[in-house]
Amino acid sequence: MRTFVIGDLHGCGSELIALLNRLDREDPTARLVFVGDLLTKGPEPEVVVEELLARRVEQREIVLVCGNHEIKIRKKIKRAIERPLEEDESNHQHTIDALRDADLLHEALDLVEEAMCRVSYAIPGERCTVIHGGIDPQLGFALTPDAYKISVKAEEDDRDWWWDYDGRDGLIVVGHKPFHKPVVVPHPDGRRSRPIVVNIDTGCAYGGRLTAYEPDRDRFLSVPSAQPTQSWFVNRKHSSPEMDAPRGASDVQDQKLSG
Ligand SMILES: [Mn+2]
Repeated sequence: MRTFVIGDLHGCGSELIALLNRLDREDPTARLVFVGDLLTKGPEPEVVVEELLARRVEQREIVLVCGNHEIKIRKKIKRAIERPLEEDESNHQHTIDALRDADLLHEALDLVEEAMCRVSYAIPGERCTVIHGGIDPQLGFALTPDAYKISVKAEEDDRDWWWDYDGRDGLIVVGHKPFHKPVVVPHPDGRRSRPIVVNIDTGCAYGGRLTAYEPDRDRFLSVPSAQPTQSWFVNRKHSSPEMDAPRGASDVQDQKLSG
């Protein structure tokens, strides 16, 4: 069975529909794995819920991995169900209103809670694991705490975990930290074709793209965002290792842009 891993949706419903249409042309029976952060920030969380439910009615295999925003929005959705007249003063007001107006609060809660039960997903038959944030490369996958796997993110000028990972736990596909293009970390021995880390958060909610990755074929498919481009995202620096990185910064930097 083919598997597509889909990056951070953040409530970008029309982009999800466009990407799924594109993926359906590749293989309408492929498994769809979502890397997390399904609903918050973007304009159409209700469309995301509707689309996922509709695909399940069609017997599509859909796997939801927990993002840090699933944990944030779960409490807000629960509160909105329990206290329907209370305003949400937080920046999640739009997400809650859109779900309530579409009468999808309960369905959204079910999807979010389902995702929260799955910190990582090992794709059957492939040495590939999907996580929202990543791992501690010193500890390795098995010893990295769940909270770290969901939410690890280097500060703007700090080194991202993936530059220190040696590939011992196989290919790790993540989202969570947006860049203009997918981040691709090649295997350190340089001979094997498949990378050891791929980050497919291409900032759809900030005007970037929504990206899917097929690990088996090491292939990206993406659609442009319909959201206004946010200035911090435009000016965002590309992820790059420090100059004294053991692997040699220049060749890693060239290859990471190849996606
Ligand atoms: Mn995230």
